[in-house]
Amino acid sequence: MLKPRSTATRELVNLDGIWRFAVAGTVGPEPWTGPLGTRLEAPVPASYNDLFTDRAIRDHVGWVWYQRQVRVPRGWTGERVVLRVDAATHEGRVYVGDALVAQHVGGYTPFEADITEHVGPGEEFRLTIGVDNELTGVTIPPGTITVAQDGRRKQTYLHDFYNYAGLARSVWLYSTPPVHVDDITVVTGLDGADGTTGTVGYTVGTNVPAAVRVRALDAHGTEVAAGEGANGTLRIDDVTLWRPGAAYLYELVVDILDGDGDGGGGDRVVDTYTEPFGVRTVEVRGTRFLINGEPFYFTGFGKHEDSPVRGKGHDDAYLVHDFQLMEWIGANSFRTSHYPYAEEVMEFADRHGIVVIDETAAVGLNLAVGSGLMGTPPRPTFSEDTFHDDTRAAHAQAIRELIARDKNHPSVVMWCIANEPSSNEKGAREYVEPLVELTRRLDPTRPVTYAAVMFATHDNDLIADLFDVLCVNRYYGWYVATGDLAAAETYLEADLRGWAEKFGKPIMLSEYGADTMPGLHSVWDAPWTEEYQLAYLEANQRAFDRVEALVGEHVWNFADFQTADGIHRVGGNKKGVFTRERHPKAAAHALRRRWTVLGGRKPSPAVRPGDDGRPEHDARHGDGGRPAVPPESGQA
Ligand code: BDP
Repeated sequence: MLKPRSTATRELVNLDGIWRFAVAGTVGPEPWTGPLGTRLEAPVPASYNDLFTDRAIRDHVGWVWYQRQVRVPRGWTGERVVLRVDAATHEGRVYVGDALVAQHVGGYTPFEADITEHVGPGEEFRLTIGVDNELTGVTIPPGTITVAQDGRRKQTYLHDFYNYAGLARSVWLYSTPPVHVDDITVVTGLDGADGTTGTVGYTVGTNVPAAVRVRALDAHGTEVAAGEGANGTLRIDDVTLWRPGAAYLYELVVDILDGDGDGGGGDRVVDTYTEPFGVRTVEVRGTRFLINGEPFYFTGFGKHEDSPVRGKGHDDAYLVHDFQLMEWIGANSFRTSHYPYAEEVMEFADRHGIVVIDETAAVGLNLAVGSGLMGTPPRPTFSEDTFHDDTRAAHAQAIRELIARDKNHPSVVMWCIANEPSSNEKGAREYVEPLVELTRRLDPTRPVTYAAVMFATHDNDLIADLFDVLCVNRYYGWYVATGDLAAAETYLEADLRGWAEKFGKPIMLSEYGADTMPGLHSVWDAPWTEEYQLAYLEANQRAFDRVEALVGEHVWNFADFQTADGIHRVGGNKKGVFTRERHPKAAAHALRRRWTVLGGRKPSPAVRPGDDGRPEHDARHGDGGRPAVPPESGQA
């Protein structure tokens, strides 16, 4: 799905600002049929939950309404008029005047409606957008709604981050010519004996068959390759690669011509769209993750879109500042845990050479989480009564929409199709396998992964062999072996070696972290202190550095973030290396020292290689056997 852009043939009007706002039940049953009877106003983009002092709004389960007047530019005569919502979390309905023009389920991907028939150039119309925040057994992410004794509806869910809702990203009105480009796919490669020629495979979708011309421009705007037809391959000699930390973007200018496309007289450009792209390759070979044929070691974070007051509302100032902090600390990558992020974030990563693991919103497909680390789920995760074919259909749609939106971003090097599914439970393979196949069909070029939950081990996990990279979330020293970092280090190393030996694939620590209250200190490295977070990260890293197959380390989390109420959380999840306000905790400085030295390369093993080529085990850390995970603690 193309991002709306202003081009020589397209105009773009941003509809952000203050909208009228009301919670369903406080206005009539069909509030779109007239002006919203409300005193409340809400900014777009922002989650609505933290804006108001009324607890009933924060805890509301169901629909809310946003409304504003919009004027169509008078110059748009004969143009197609499109309304685009970047995200409505989790379901959106769009009304132009009294007419329903779009409906969409899935809170983190865009949708749009052709409203040409409903509006006229120069005319004003009433735009009403309904947003529903409900999570159920057939939404991604899933949740459950219960009704309290006093009749209030309550939402629970299986992930810890707060269920922020509303219009957290931009809303746009844009024009296209009647004959227009509606999709572009770019796949890049490297060719030539010395690998200096870039190949740019392209496919252009148009709403009706049309003559297509494409041109590739370098960063100076100089044409470096050109082609004709709706698909083909361009070649760029002496190509400048997109590299981690050294981004370089070309532009693909796609024109629809009204002549025969031979470039001769009479060819007029009827639509033009410009798609930025980077030339790079991604490949998994053995236990290595290669970008442009070179081993890449991921340093960085699982993040969240989260900030005070605006919740998950996109904010350009936080965008710039977060990337500054990532650069400062030596992070070369992040995971869009646990949902697709705003497209502005993806474009920023493209321009600044930050590598992204792009994740769907499939978090919480696991009924064992919450019932204790070694707990048996109260009910099976995959069954007719819990998560089933309809859940998977919603999950498949989430994958389709993620890839449709993000397929051309050079920063995206891997798809993560689920966070902590119950991969050690009966039914997991049947649920997941078709989704892996779908992902590969939609994008045969990028590796596919999932983030494995702590209690999925190399022994009991049922899906790992389906994936290219094994991302594992591990909390040794926090949820397990709490406060005992020596044990944590031993357990982690044994755990990682188990995966490495069984699967022979690259392994990535996609989450490790410890809740830390800024300002809390202790000479004894007590949990929750800044000293403990630092010591925890270092103990984990010592284990990483001894495991050859490890290709990266993402700390959980970049910053503290808001969670649902619960006794496990004090003012939110505090595993941030930065506070929610983005102030560094002590561990930030230590990470900076480690990551700026690594510079995207794997640390050399701390021990000398053994005769079999594998690093020998350091005697201080046990014999490399795999102790059972101790049943001593429960996970939030
Ligand atoms: C992991 C989840 C992550 C949580 C984290 C935690 O993937 O979303 O925030 O645990 O408990 O299991 O901090």
